[in-house]
Amino acid sequence: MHSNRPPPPEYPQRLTIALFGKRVQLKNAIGNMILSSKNAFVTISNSHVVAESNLFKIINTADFLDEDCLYPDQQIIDFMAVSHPGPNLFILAVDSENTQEEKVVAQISRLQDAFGEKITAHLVVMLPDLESFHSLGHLRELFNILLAIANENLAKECRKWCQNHQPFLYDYKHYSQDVVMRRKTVLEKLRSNPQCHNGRPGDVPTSPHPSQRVFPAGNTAYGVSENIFNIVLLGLTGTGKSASANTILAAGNSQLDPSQLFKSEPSSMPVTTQCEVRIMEKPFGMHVRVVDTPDFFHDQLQNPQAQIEECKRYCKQGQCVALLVLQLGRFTDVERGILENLENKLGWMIRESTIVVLTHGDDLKGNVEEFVNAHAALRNIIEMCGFRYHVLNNNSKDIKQVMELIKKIPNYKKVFPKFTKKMSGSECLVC
Ligand SMILES: Nc1nc2c(ncn2[C@@H]2O[C@H](COP(=O)(O)OP(=O)(O)OP(=O)(O)O)[C@@H](O)[C@H]2O)c(=O)[nH]1
Ligand SMILES: [Mg+2]
Repeated sequence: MHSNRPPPPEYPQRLTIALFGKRVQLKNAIGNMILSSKNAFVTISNSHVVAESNLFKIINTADFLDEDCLYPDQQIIDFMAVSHPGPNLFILAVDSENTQEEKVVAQISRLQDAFGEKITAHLVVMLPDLESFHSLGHLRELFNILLAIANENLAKECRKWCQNHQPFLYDYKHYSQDVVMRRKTVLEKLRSNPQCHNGRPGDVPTSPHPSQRVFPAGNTAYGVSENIFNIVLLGLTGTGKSASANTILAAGNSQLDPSQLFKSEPSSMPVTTQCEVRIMEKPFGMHVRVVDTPDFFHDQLQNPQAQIEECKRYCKQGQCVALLVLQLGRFTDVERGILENLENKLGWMIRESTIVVLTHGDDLKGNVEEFVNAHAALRNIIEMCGFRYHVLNNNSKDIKQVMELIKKIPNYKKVFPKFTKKMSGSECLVC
C-alpha cells in the first residue's frame, strides 16, 4: 500500500535566503523578485529586513561588509540570530558600479571572514549584466561559487541551487553560539509582541544604532499592523502625487538614488499605475510609510478595485494622514467631488485625516489664502478638511516646507513623539 504513495516533494521546506550587497535597492529588487511581490522589500535605509512567503524567508541584510560599517559584529550577530541555524543560500548582489574583480573578491573574502571559508559552497554571486558574468567567470572555480544574472525565474533557480544541499550551518568560531541564541530569543520575543521592548513601540532592544534594527517579518517586510504611520497620497493623474511623495522622501535624505524615488513625469496618461510604498525609518520616533497611489478614477487604470483595496490596507483611520493632492490653478469638474468620491471608495470619512496639498507652489503669485478664497470649489474642499491645506513647490529642496506639512497632521506630536525643531535637519528624516 505504502509503495503507491507519491514520493515526498524534493524540497519540501521553506528556504532561507540571505541577501548581501552594497545597494539597498538592488537587494530589494532581488528579494521582491524571489517573493514575486513588488512591495515585500521597500525600505530605503540600510538595515536588516526580513520578508517571508510560504516558500521563502528572505533576509535582506544591512551592508555590514562595508569597511565603514560602525557595528559589524552586532550586525553579524543579529543576522546569525535571524537566520539560525544557517541560511540555505547566500546571494551577493553586485551592482554595476562594483563589478571590478578586486571589489567582488573583497566582498567574498569578507563573507568568508565573517562566516567561514565554507560559505562559498552556498554562495551565488548575482551580477548585473552579461559582460561582468563573462569577465568574472573564472571566480567560479577559484572560489567554488555560482555566478548568475537576476531574471524572472529567480525563485525557481533558487530552489534549484539549493537542491541536494544541506543548509549552511554556522560554526560559531568568531561569534559565540550563546550570544547568538540570546539575541535570537530577544528578537523572537519582539516579533511575537512588538510592543514589549524598551517600553516603546518600534525600537529593538539593545540596538545602539538605528542601522542595527531587525524588523519582525510579516507577509510583507512591514505588516500593516506594525507601528508605522502612513502618509497616503491621493488625487487625480498629473496633479503631483508622486512628486510630492518624493519631496517628502528627499527631505529626509537628500542623497537618495533616483531609483529610490517614485516615478514622476509630465504625461496625459497615468504615470503611476499601482500603489507603491517606501519606508522612512523613524524620522521622529516612528516609522513612516509613504504610499503613492494611482488616480483611481482614470478610465485607463486597469483593475482600479484592486488598487483601492491595496490602498485601504494603508489608509486606515487613526494610522494615516491622507494628502489630497491638487494642482494649484488646475481645478476640473472631476476634482469638485473628489473628496466624497474617495470617501466612497475607501469606505470612511477620510476628511478627518486629510490635508489638501496644493502643488506647483512655484506658480503661486501672491497670497495663498487670497487664492483659496477666490476659488469657491477649492475652498469648499479645504473647508471639508477642517481648513488643513498646504502649498508645496516640488521643484524646491527646502525641507522647511515638509516640516510645516508634518505640523499640519492632526495630533502630529502624538504621532511623532520625537518631533522637535532641533530635529529638522535633513539627516533626521530618513535615518
Ligand atoms: N513646477 C512644478 N512641477 C511640478 C510640481 N509638482 C509636480 N510637478 C510636475 O508635474 C508632473 C506630474 O507630476 P507627478 O508627480 O508625476 O503626478 P502624479 O499625480 O503622480 O501623476 P500620476 O502618477 O499620473 O497619477 C511632473 O512633471 C512633475 O515634475 C511642482 O510643485 N512644481
Ligand atoms: Mg504618480
